[in-house]
Amino acid sequence: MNVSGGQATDFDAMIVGAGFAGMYMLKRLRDDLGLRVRVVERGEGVGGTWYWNRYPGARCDVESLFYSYSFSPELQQEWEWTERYPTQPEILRYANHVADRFDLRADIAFSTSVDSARYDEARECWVVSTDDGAVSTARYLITAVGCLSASRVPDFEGMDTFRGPTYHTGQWPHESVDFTGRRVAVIGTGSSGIQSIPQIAAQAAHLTVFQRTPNFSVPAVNRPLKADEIEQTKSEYDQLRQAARMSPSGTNPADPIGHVLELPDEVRTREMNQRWDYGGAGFMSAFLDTAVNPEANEVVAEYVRDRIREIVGRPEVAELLMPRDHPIGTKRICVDTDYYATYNRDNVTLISVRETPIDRITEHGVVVAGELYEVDDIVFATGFDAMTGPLNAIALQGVDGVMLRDKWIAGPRTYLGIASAGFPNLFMITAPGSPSVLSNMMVSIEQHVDWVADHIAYAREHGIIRTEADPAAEETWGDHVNEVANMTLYPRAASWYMGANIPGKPRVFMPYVGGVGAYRTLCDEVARDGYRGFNLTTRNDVSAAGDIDAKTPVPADS
Ligand code: NA7
Repeated sequence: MNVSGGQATDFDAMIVGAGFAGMYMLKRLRDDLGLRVRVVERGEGVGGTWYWNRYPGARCDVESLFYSYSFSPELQQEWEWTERYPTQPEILRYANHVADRFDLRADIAFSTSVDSARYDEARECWVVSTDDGAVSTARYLITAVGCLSASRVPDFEGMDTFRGPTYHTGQWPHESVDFTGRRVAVIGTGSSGIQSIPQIAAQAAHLTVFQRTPNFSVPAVNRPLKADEIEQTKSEYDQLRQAARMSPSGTNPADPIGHVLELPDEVRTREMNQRWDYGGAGFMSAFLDTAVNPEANEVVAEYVRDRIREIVGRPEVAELLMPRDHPIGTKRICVDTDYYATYNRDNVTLISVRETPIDRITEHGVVVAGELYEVDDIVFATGFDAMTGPLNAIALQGVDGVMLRDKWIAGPRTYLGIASAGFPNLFMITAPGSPSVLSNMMVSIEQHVDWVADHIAYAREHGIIRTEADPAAEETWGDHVNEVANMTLYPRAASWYMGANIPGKPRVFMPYVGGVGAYRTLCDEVARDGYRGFNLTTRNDVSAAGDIDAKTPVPADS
């Protein structure tokens, strides 16, 4: 079929992105539903976030045995993770293994970007244009573009004048970068900065860190996994995975021991000591009230500040590293290896750019408060246009010519964080309004993919050719997302969850705080009620108004 003069190929579903979401979506739709599917991926390989984020020290903050797919018992039994927290190269090897094992590559167009996609109401399909000039039609369009994939470098004056190499952590070169003997600047102390700084410091002649806002970080206590613990987890995978699915965050931390404000000092401290020594983000689950009560939160925040005081030798440096502008946990807690101790090294300088921002970048380095810090390389660990960035980068046009980025001008509006009114047959994996970045992404990805696959299967069984979020349902969901967020301390942080890191971006709390388990139950109820909140149009409805199939042949997919 020829569309608009372009070389067109028609599919039942097109998927944007071959990260963990896109790969699993392909598998479900192709292998379980028998659909003709095409995935479009801008990278040369699979892995998404883990394909791009190759910076030194890049490592997942969820334990490897749980940052993995659960859909295939064979896969989860056969794959051997080597460390408690997986490194980026190991996660990428896993992604490639999955692609090979399930024969996914044949249906993925690599090194190709989706430029635009337009919903064609006359034909009830998406018309998708890619940067290779192809125009394809598909009944369903599924975005699996990741939440942290639109990397961002602030617009520093003089950026182009710098004579040395510059890097962004989210677009790291594929060949290894050697900082030996070099003077390096790292700008940004979010998770990517915190992971890369110790590694760069160990290699570089000198490292200057430019910090605007200190972050809370807890030690990973990473280590090689022992054979017996792998075996133990694998033997209990069914129960452990199910518990993670129904938990607040999609992980299996030790249960909270109570409300911190109701516990004696020694009990609080013992619990925090134990969790600190054990390592990992489970530190944040010690108590029931820290996410909602500022006073309770401060107890935990002050504990971490005490650890910083203890670890960092120079008190003035320790003071600069202590976060005081946001409650702990309202930005994703960082999980590090030797981060604070790195500031005890003689070759590391910390420059606060909070009161005096970076003036400009020159040929020789970074200028702050009129002083030039001469460097050979600059690493931007400056984050992402999170969640909406990758979706708004595609010119997504729904009914009546409305662009998604225009509809979302005052903030994203979705139903369940999966669909958006006015954009029929579009499903968005882990979009704003779903738990996504507040959870173990693997658990949230699998839940969304399964739900979308079931929705499409239902549509096919019932002769539904168009499914679209109802505007009223969307509004109610948006109100609920806000209401739940406002019950917590999350909105008190100028975080990328709020869009606060991008000048001019609307300040709306994007992820759903209600918890992975509760959210799953809700989505299941919506499905059980025949996809409550979606307007479903059957082939017969359309035939009554003039059969689309008689007008324009859309690939038979139902
Ligand atoms: P983040 O967490 O958004 O961190 C970006 C960092 O860059 C943060 O410290 C920013 O300071 C800093 N930044 C941004 N713009 C500037 C300017 N203009 N000057 C100085 N410093 C700046 O991104 P990451 O990649 O570290 O982590 C993203 C997520 O990946 C993380 O949450 C994990 O879930 C995994 P700011 O805080 O805005 O003052």
